[in-house]
Amino acid sequence: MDDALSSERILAGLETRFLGRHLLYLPETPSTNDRLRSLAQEGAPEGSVVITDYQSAGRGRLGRRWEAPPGECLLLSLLFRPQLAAQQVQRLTMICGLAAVDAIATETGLDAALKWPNDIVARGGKLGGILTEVSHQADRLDYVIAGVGLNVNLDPAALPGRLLAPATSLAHLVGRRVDRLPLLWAFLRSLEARYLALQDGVSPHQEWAERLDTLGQSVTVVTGDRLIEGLAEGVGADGALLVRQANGQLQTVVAGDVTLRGGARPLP
Ligand code: BT5
Repeated sequence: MDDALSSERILAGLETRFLGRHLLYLPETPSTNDRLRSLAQEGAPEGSVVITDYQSAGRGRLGRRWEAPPGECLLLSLLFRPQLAAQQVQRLTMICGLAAVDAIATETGLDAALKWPNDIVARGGKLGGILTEVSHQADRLDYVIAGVGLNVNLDPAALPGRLLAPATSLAHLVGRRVDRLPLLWAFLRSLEARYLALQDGVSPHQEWAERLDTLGQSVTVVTGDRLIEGLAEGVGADGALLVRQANGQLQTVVAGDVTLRGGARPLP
């Protein structure tokens, strides 16, 4: 099947009420998060989506780069104007991750997992990442942009540079090319349902915790200039990682990077 993206093709199969209905498809852009931020500042409505085939300056957290060759991945950003307190923003990262896992299961049968705080993983490899960026008004969230990068058909061996963790892709794991459009539709469908539930007061925390492959593992967490080692015991309601150190102390980590001790599991 021809897997080309365009606004017309995306809208033709979209099953959502509002998510993706205001859609900007760009063949290429520096970063979908940056483009959507400009639109948000101009008053773009909740549910607006910017999607591209190629980012020349795709971003991860902490100024890192997100690399993806043209036409092989899903690279999109979604605009939310949620009724949430500022410290609850991680809930949007949670529902994006869970929706990605849902869509992957629906379209490929693959059982993907999540890695704290923002990775989508399968069989020891990073399949995707979420970059959630916030604009505040006092202690309330004004708007939130959730950027999602998902490795659909890329060849992980072709990614440039040294990666924080081994990368993988859906095609690599299932042994065939995966069409991006049905995957996108499934993702947006699941995410809209999850967002509506969140706005009705249903917390995704429990389901997210169950999907985290980080819990129950011995981990090393790098957070700012600190390094914390211990057992990843759980996650707080707003997404903080709870790490039990050897001395018995429980550390609450709000942001950071986790490696599982004993090294990453080998890719198939
Ligand atoms: C993330 O950051 O994982 C968030 C990535 C979000 C990307 C989306 S794409 C659409 C939207 N627009 C943007 O500009 N960004 C968002 P972090 O946890 O900081 O991980 C970044 C690290 O992942 C990099 O430093 C690399 O080591 C690695 N990496 C880069 N590209 C990768 C890829 N395609 N697959 C796996 N790992 C990758």
